[in-house]
Order: sequence, then structure tokens, then C-alpha cells
Amino acid sequence: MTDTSNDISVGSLNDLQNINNSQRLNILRDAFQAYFKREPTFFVNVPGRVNLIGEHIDYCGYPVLPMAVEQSILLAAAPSDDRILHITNTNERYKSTECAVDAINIKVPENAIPPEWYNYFLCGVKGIYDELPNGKQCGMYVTVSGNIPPAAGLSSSSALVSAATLATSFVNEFSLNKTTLADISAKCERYIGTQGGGMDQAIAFLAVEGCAQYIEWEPLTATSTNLPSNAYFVIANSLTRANKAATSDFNQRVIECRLACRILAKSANLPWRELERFAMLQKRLKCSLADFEAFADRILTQDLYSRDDIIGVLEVDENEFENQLLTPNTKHLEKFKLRQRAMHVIQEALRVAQFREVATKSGNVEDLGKLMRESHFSLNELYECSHENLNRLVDISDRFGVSARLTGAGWGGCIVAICDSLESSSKYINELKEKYFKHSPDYDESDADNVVFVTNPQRGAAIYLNPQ
Ligand code: ADP
Ligand code: NG1
Repeated sequence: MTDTSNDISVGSLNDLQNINNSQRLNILRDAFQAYFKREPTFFVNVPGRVNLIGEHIDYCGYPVLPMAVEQSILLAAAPSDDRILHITNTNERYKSTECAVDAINIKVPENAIPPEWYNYFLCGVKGIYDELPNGKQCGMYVTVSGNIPPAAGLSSSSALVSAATLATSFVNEFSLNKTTLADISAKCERYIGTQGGGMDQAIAFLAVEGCAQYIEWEPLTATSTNLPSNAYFVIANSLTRANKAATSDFNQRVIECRLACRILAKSANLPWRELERFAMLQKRLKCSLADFEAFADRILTQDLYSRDDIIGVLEVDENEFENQLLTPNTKHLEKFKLRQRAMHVIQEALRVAQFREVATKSGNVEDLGKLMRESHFSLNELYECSHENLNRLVDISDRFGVSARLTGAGWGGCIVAICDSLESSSKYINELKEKYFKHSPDYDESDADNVVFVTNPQRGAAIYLNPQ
């Protein structure tokens, strides 16, 4: 079933049984009934995603190419008339909580401690409440069941935020289309502290079964992109977790890109305070990506910029620098790598364009693999967001003749690899098991299919009604 309309699809429980294993659905339903002593009135399913190429460029305004994966956040819900959010999880590692609708307080993490899981849910709720007139917010009973590996670059957090946004809009009878929900979900996930670009929430809502999506910004659009029929994408989880909200690594990269962009804009005599995304600046300069790269290469000459260097170039005072140009969790930074980050972003944007061209024209898997390999190299060297375990997985793949790259934010998490047949993908998976997973203390063979697997593009978020 393809769903290309901008309206959220509302299906039946039968439809949901077809896309989810019934055991998972039964466990969720039983958990909801046992906890709340009532039936859920509806379910929401939101997929995780794998980004094929275009890493760390969404927040710079450049297009990306993700697809939705089979793993999802599935939740059961019903409206409550006590104006309280009752939030539970089928996994007992995630503690239950309650929160009055007018007392939502999202806890932004400090000192490398990841936020409690329900803060992501509350981000989504708040995102919708912000749009509703005061006093109109309805409460909800919710039980969440997730099987996207958390903190692994497959976007478990955004699937959770997006599921909360969708469930909250539904119980409040506040009908929104997919692009609006994706925009709201991207904005409200920033309440957790990370300055993401919107790719995860966009694919969560706009994914179409059977194809990847070419996602562009301002305005948000998703164009279905067919992948070569002999291309098989394998995801392998390094089993190294990286919670993005617990450290300043992610926001540091966002800030470095914004500062680099502002310095380029100032050097071009443009109103640099209005220009924080490379793509906006490139548009203002009316130049090609290749010319923009040459411009950045000419202006951003230092390997390392100090605070004083940047303050001097931008002619701002310490106060404006710290309070307008940094985020709360990047105020401590002393050194910035502007040149390297800019080069990665512009070159990665070029690779996305080339990947899309190859995918839709010649369909040559080897050429696609080469671009993925270059992407990983750049993420490791210029963007410094890889991890030794991701590099090991990519090296093992390379030696086996398979191209792979880290996917998602990095610093741990998953790689995505491209194989040219189903047979070669299963040989490759065996190779990874032999050379990597069997040596990993965190590998549980009984869970192998969730750790290293072939993935196919799935549909986006949907609501499923439970007949009463
Ligand atoms: P990812 O790359 O998976 O999006 P993040 O670090 O951004 O990684 O977010 C991971 C966090 O999302 C987890 O630490 C947890 O708080 C939350 N999360 C993910 N999956 C679930 C789930 N099934 N139930 C509850 N919370 C979840
Ligand atoms: P993950 O891997 O889900 O943390 C993050 C950002 C994306 C994008 C990628 C890197 C969030 C919610 N997501 O993804 O917007 O920038 O990193 O390409 O911040």
C-alpha cells in the first residue's frame, strides 16, 4: 500500500496487525489494559529511519536521503478526562510517569546524564499543546512499545517524539497534515536541548513504502526516490550507544557550521546575523555548490579558530558571542573547527546530489557504494563524529568488498552498507558476525536479527483505531 497523500492515514487494527508482529501488539495491548484498566481507543505507529547519505547537513539546509525502517515506536492510547498525562512503557527499564497537562516541565540534561525517556514524549505533547488555545488541552493514557535500538542513530528519539505529537493531536481532535506534524515534531524535539535539522521527523511522517525520500527544506518536501532493484541495504549496530542529548558533541557541530556560515556571509558583505545555514547563504550568493566550496576554501583558512578569532572577524562582543551565537551547552567551548565542518557539509551535499542521480539513472551499486564510503571518510576525518567501533565495521566491510558508512549522528550507533544482491548481503552479514560481533561482549546471538539485518523502505507514521 503506497500512501503519498499529505493526510495522516487512519487504519484499522487489522491493518496494524499486517505491519507489526501480533505478539508485540498483544503485549502492548495487555500492558495498557493491565495498567489503566481500560481499552486503548487507538494506536500510533512511527518508524525509525536509516539515512542512506547526507549526514549532518539537514541543519545546514541541504537535502538528505533517508528511508523508514521496520523498527518503530508503537503506542496504545486513550483520552483521559482528568487533564493528566499517564505515560507508561512495556519495557520496565523505562519508568512510568504522570504529569498534569498544564505543568509540563522538560528536563534538559546536565553533566552527561541522558534525559529520562518520558521527556522525549513530553516534547511531542508540548509541541501540540503550544498550538492549542490555553485550557483546551486534553489528558491521555499512553503505553509505549519501542523496538528501534535506542541511541544507535536509527532515530528512536524522534520516532518517540513524533508518536507523541501524533497521539496528542489525535486525542485533542486537532487534525494536522504530515508536513505540519513533521515541522512541529522537529521544532519540539529541540526542547530536549539538541538542535537537530528535521530529517528524522520528516521521514517519520513522509516515508513511503518501497522507496527512499529526497527531503528538501523551506518548504519541507519529500520526493520518492527509487533505489536500484539489486541494491540491498544492510544495517549493522556497533552496539556502542551514543545519547545525543547527554553531551555537547552534536550541538558543537551545529554551532561550528553556523559560525562558519556567518563568517562567510560577513566576508561577502551580507547581513550575517540573518544567515546561519550554508544553504541559505549559497542561495543568496546565487552560486553552485562547487563555487560555494571554493569560496569556503578561500575564506576559512585556519585549522582552528579561537573565540577571540571569531569575535574579531564578526566584530561582536563576548556577550553577543556567548548568548546569541552559542547554545546553553556549548558556552564553554574555546576552539572551533570551522573549515573542516564547512568542507564536510558542502562536499556531502554534493554527494547527495550525485547519489540521487546515480540511483535514479544508471543504478550502479558500485558507484553508490563509492559515495557512501567517501561520506564515511569525511564524517570520520572532517566531522570527527565516528567511533573506533564504527570504523572497525567499515574497515571489515571494505576488506570484504562492501561499501559502508556510519548513519545518523554517529559517535556510536549503526553503519549502513550497500550490497548488490541478496546472496551477497547474507554472506556479508556472516562476515560481520565472524569478524566483529562474535568478538563483542555486548552481542547476544539470539538477538542477531535486530543487530545486523537487511532493511527495506517502510511507510511513515499512521493511526490505527481500536473498535470499542
Ligand atoms: P537515537 O539515535 O536512537 O535517536 P538518541 O540519543 O537521540 O538516539 O535518543 C535515545 C533515547 O530515546 C533513549 O535514551 C530513550 O530515552 C529514548 N527512547 C528510545 N527508544 C525508546 C523506547 N522504546 N521507550 C522509551 N524511550 C525510548
Ligand atoms: P540521530 O541519529 O537521530 O540523533 C541526528 C539529528 C538529525 C541529523 C543527524 C545527522 C536530531 C533529533 N536528529 O540524528 O537531524 O542532523 O543527527 O545527520 O537531532
